[in-house]
Amino acid sequence: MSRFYLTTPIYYVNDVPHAGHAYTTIATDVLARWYRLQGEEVFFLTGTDEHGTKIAQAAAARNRAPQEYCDEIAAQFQQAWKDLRVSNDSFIRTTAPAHARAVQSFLKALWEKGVIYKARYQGKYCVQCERFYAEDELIGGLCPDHRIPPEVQSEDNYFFRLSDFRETLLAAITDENHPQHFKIYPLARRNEVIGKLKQDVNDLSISRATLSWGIPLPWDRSQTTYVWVDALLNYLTAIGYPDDPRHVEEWWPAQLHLMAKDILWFHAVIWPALLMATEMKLPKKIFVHGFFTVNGQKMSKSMGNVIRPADLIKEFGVDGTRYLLLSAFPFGADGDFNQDLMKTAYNAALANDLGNLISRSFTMVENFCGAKVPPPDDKNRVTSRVLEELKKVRDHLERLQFHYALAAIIAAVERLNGFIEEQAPWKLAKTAPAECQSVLRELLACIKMMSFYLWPFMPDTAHAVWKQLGQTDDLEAGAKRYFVHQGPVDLAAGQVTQKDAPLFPRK
Ligand code: ME8
Repeated sequence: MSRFYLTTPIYYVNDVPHAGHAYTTIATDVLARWYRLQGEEVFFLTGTDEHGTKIAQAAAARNRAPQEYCDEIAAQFQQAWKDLRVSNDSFIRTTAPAHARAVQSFLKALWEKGVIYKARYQGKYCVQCERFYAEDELIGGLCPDHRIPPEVQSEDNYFFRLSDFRETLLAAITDENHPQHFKIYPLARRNEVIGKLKQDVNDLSISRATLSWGIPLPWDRSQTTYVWVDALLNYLTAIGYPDDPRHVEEWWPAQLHLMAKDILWFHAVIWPALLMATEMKLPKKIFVHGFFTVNGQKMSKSMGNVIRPADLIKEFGVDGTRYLLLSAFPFGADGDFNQDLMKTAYNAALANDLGNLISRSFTMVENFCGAKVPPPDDKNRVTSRVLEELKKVRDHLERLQFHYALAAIIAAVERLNGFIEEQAPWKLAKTAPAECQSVLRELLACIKMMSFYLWPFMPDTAHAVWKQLGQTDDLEAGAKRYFVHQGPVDLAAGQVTQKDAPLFPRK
C-alpha cells in the first residue's frame, strides 16, 4: 500500500464558495476516491485561507469581528463540500491556533537558516491578489488579474532570499535526476515557470508592518506574516508539522497539489523555495487547471454572474453538478459554462444515456425476471466491449483528464443501451425467455461493474445503482476487491432488485 497526499488550495473567506472553488475541490475528490479504490492510503486536504488584508477588509465591510466572520464563512465552505459529497480527510483553517504555532515554528527555522533579512520596501500591492506587482507586470498601471490600481505601500519588511534559490529551482524542475525534482503539469505551465525563472527573481517580502490580522513573526511581533507564506504552510501544518514528526514523515511530501493558473507562481516557486530553505522535501507534482468563464465573462460579484454550488445542486442535483463541472472541457484548459449548454449536456449524458439505462434495465428485470437477478451463464456479448471503455478511466485519471474519463464511462453506457436495442429483451421475453434472462443477467453484471467506476465521480448515483441491484454489502469494499484483487463482478442469482425513481429527471 502506498500513501497519497493530495490537496486543493485553501480558499479565501472573503466571500462564500463559488463554482470555481467547487471545480478544483470536486476534481481532487474524484482522485482521492479513485486512489482509495485502488487500495492506496489517501490523505485529502482542503481548507480556508483566513488571514490578510483582503479578509480583514471583508470583515470590516460587514461590520464583523474578523474571527467571527471567518468562522461563519469557513462553515459555509465546509457545508458546501459536504453537500457535494467531498470526501476530504481534513479541513484546515489558518486561524486555528495549532496552525499559527506551526507557522511560527517554520519561520523560526527559516530565520535560523539565515535566509531572512530586513529592508525597506516600496511597491505596488494588489489586495485582491495579496501580492506586490513589479511595474512591468501591471497592464496600464492596473493589476493584470483584477484590473484595479494596486496600492503603493512603503514599509520596513522582512525578506526571504528567494533569489538565492532560483538556480536550484530551475534544476529541480528541469532535471528529472535532480534529487529535488518535481513535476509541473500541464507542460505549458511548466515552461511558463521555467521562462520566468530564467529571468531575474526578486526576494520575497514575508511580513507586513501595517497589518494586524495575521500571525506575528516569532522574532519581531510588530510584524505580521505575509498571508501567502502563512497559507502555503497549511500543507505541512495540516499533517502535524512540527509537533507530530512521525505523521509528517508518513505523509510528506505531498504527491499532488491542485490549483488553477492564478496561483501557479506561489506553488511552483515560492513554496518549493521555502521548503528548500528549511531542507524539507518538495511536493512531487503540481497540476494547474484553467480558469473558466460564465457565458464568456469572468465570474465576478460585480458582474452578478457568480455561480454558487448550491444553485447548481438545486438545478442538476449533486451528481449532475459533479458531472457537468468535470465533463465540460479538458482539465488544464480554460473553458466556459453557460446554462443552456449545461442543460443540454445533462439531458444527453445523464437523463437520456445513464439515467435511461438504469431505469429501463431495472424495469425489464422487474417485468421479465420477477425482479430477481437471473442465474449466471458466462455469456459475453457486450461485457468485453463495456470493459474496454471503462478500462480507459484509469489512464485518463492518471493524467487528470476527467472529461475523457467521464466520456469513457458514458461510452460504456451507450454500448449497454445499444446492446439493449440490439437484443430487444421485450421481444425475447415472448420468443426465447431463457435468452432474455441471460441478456438481462449480462446487463446487470455490466451495470454493477460500472458502478465501481462511477463511484469516484458520482458517488450518490453509484450507491443508488447498488441499491437497485439489491446489494447489501459495502460498495467501496466491493469496488476495492474488484480493482485491487481483480475480483470478479459477482451477482448472486435470485437477488431481489429494487427499481427506483429515475436518477436524472429530464430538464
Ligand atoms: O488563491 N475557474 O484562494 P481563492 C477555475 N487563498 N478555478 C477557479 C476559478 C475559476 N473561474 N475561480 C477560482 C487563493 N478557482 C488562496 C490560495 S493556497 C495555499 C492559497 C479556484 O479563494 C482555483 O483552484 O482565490 C483557484 O486556484 C482557487 O480557486 C483560488 O481560490
